[in-house]
Amino acid sequence: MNATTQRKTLIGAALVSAMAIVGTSAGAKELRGWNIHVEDYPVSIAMESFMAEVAEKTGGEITGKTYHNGVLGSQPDAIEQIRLGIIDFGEFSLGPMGQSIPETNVVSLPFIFKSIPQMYELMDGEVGEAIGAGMMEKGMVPLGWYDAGARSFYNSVRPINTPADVEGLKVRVMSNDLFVGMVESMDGNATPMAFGEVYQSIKTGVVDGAENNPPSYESTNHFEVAKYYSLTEHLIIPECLCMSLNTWEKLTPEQQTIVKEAGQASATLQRELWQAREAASMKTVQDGGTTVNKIADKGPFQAAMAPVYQTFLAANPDLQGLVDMIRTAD
Ligand code: BDP
Repeated sequence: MNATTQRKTLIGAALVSAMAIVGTSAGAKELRGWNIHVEDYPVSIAMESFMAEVAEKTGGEITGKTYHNGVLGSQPDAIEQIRLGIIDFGEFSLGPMGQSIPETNVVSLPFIFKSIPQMYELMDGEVGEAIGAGMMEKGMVPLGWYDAGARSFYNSVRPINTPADVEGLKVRVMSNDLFVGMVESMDGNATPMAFGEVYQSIKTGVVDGAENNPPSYESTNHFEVAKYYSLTEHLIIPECLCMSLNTWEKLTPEQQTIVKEAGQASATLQRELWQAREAASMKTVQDGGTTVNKIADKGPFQAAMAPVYQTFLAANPDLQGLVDMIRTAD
């Protein structure tokens, strides 16, 4: 290549990249992502990786920013906002989604999954597809199922070994009637409340405790104010990285493929990070003075919570098939 051709090539390349910059800034807006968790949480790291991959693979056509720590609002509000397209993407527990998307409620039924590996397997198959279809109908596109382990009760009063130990305790639950029914089935007093208000509420005695997985119990410092963590593991609720259908529909098919693949890859990463964080969180809370007790027999909890199924299926008879699909799976 002689000097003149080289110069022309360079000018050409500069022009192309200048046009690309103009094109990007004129056409695309930065997507806004909602996340309730602290920045070093497995969910948060996976969301950052998701957006980085999308930006890279679309050559900067799609960029986004994840707002951590719930700064864009509470989870029930954010679910409504993503459905309306005010928020572009987010990572949600299927727990609070149940109020507006009935299909998601099947995974909020106590003890519905036998184990975490079973939950993965079913969510990555037909069960996940059925739930995802329900979400699509309500304006949310699932991109990947994230792990949130199993939720257990914790409180500042006493260790829980049997359902009778829950009697009279004031327990915060996520906003969903199912969880109110679940606590009431053991004669506890359930208080639906936003995640961000729980620490102060336990501290000041508005509630005695709550229920959550070890990483959330630890990352929120709830363990500092509620020292008894009892391994009831009554709920295994998967989570979802989702995009607003509104935002999704503005993407080209090629961009949609990239977004979906990045969502899947981020779920794989999140599940790995989750395992490590669970172990680390258990250690942190125990070093911090938490008394952890195992439940010798979970049978009485399952029996006490059985009415939750009856109430739910009476109100949603069309979901009986999906419930059975999970309950009869190996
Ligand atoms: C955490 C979930 C988060 C919920 C929170 C809660 O990851 O999405 O908001 O529980 O209890 O485990 O509200």
